[in-house]
Amino acid sequence: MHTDVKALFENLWQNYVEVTPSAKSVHKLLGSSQQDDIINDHIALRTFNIEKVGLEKLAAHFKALGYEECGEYHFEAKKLYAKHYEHADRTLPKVFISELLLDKCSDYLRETITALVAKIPESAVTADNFLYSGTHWQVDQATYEKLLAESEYAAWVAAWGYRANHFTVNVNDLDSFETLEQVNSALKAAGYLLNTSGGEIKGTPEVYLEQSSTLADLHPVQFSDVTATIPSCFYEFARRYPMSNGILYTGFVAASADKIFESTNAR
Ligand code: OOG
Ligand code: NI
Repeated sequence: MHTDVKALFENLWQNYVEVTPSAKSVHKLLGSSQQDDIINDHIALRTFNIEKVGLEKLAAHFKALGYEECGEYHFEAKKLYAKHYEHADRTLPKVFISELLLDKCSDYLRETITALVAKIPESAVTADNFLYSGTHWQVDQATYEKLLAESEYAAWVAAWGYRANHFTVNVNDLDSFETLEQVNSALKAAGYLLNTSGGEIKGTPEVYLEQSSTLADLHPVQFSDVTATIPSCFYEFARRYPMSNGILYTGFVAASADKIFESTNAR
């Protein structure tokens, strides 16, 4: 596991932009006029509820660096469970980790995913680079498609493995934008496609969090039989509001998150 939190996020970022070239240009678009670099509100990781690689195994990498568990979320229809983690250093991104509940999936999906996860050496899961190690298995395109028909989430992890699914711009700290509407307009004017599931902006000031996101880049992935171009990762934008005690809300909103997951859906 990493002992240097900055190095962990730098590695996660480099691995993410490898398959998400738009992230670099979005960064430029929003941050080009500001001195300090963009602050990321959070990152998100995906996995399966198999002991070896479950949510807690991913979380252990962050807990070792001082992160603490702060909230949990249930997604009935998508068969997902998630927790979020925060660090005492408020400039460090929050971390949102979800897992697919395989016991609620079909025998085909559960058996296929279990076989993929069996290929990961036990020691790989605690290694420094696990959270940005990609796949430890080979899948063919037909398997990807079959997983996709049941769970977009399962197909995404089968294709891309362990990596940050998205980074999230902290809009509150942008110098040249105030509202999420302004950010979205700039993105659309520059030609980016936004996730419109549940509306372009998910959440309201009343739930203390507004979020929007791009649709995932389309990027080539190497299946065992062919190379195919499929949705990779996306960029999210979050604006947080103060609660009645004056402190900015730091949690997530399940109804909004449910729609953010769909940023990796096929266009
Ligand atoms: C996570 C989706 C939820 C948020 O900010 O609500 C999320 C994912 O797509 O893996 O990131
Ligand atoms: Ni997010």
